[in-house]
Amino acid sequence: MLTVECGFQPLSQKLSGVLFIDSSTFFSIHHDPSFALTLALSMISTPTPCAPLSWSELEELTNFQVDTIHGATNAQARLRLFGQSESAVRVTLYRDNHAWCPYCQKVWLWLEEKQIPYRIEKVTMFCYGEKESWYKRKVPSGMLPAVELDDRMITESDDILIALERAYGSLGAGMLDPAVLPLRQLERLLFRAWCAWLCYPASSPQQEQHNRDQFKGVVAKVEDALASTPSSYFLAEFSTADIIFTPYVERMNASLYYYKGYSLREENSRFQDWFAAMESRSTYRGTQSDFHTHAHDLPPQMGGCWENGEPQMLLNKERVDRGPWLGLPDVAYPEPETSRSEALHRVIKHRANIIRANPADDLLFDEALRCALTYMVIGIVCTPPTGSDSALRYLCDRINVPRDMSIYAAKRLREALEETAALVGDRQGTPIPMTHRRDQDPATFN
Ligand SMILES: N[C@@H](CCC(=O)N[C@@H](CS)C(=O)NCC(=O)O)C(=O)O
Repeated sequence: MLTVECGFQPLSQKLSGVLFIDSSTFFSIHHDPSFALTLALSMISTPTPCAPLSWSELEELTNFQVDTIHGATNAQARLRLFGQSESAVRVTLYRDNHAWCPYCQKVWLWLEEKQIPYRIEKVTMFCYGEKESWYKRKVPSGMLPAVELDDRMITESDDILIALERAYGSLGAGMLDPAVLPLRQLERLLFRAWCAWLCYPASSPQQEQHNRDQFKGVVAKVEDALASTPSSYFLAEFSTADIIFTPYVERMNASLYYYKGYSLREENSRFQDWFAAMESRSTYRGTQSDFHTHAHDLPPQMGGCWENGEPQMLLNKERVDRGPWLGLPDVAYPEPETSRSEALHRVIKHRANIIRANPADDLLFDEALRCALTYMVIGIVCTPPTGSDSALRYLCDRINVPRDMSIYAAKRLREALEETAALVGDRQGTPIPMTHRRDQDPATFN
């Protein structure tokens, strides 16, 4: 902890003459401690107590860089080469803009695991905007994902994986392997039990209990399958079977926590180990979403998600929506040192759009956002303008993982937005729609 005594210049009453600055925050943002100290002292000696950093000061604090093309799996890339040259590309993956589509995640993960050079074209889903006409010419149904492999268009995620296996070899045991086929069926069984519980209103508490029991019965079968091999994966080694389960198990974990008060990951030890094994892979981390994103992207995609109103569910919902976000069972690997600098980098890069898309006045929100970022990166509390609480929460509710940033970066940003908003009030942002997500229409962000 870096403690800066400031008896020599005006300082906010709130800070009682002493600034407590977490030194790891500084050093993970800017590895030059003298820069950090100079910055802290310059803030303390500023005539305006607790004025937020300017955009150029914030820019000086960003040192987050990723190689989207050759580096670790990330949601921002349009081209992935894994150290190869662009002439090696034979595949184009068409996936949804926001990385919400589970079947797209399956193909995406497979390509990343196999390190196949590929291009990415992003397409709008019906629930948040208008399907691009160029895509409808290629795939008239507009369905995602699709893959173009050597000029051949393939749809249906299973057919895509089978075609990719023929071209590049399988990922451990493949789609048609006798050990994988029953696991593929088990995944569909789990999927159907999940839908039956989550996506239809229960007519009575007994019906709700029955749906829960049915789901837990299939979970027990999945636990047995996981227990039957010596590894934490579905087979002796990581394979296609793990890829098949990943997208929906991630969504089950999020949605049942939020809508049913049931923690799949915490209540089932084999699932817990499996999640941890998946999180040891940088490929999975790059595609991994968080509870908040899924809790609000699933209803329009699934045709509705029904809350059971039980006490645990209500607590979970409040926690996912309003925090604290650190410690939620949507992730268990340790927080990377770069989480705050990643969040800062991503907000700075898109700040014009972020400010324009916010319902609040641009100048008011610009200042409020800088207050939140200042707090996030150097731990100094700046009171945002009166009336900016709902604007800050509007943004907090619309951070998407992994589209915008990785899971811990989003947690840090949500935390800073919420804590900054709480300084001036408890007004919420415009509610997130349940039947569509046109508040996320990418056309309005171009
Ligand atoms: N059976 C298909 C299902 C694909 C699917 O349902 N895709 C949905 C998204 S998850 C879709 O593209 N819907 C059209 C849209 O939302 O725009 C597959 O495995 O690829």
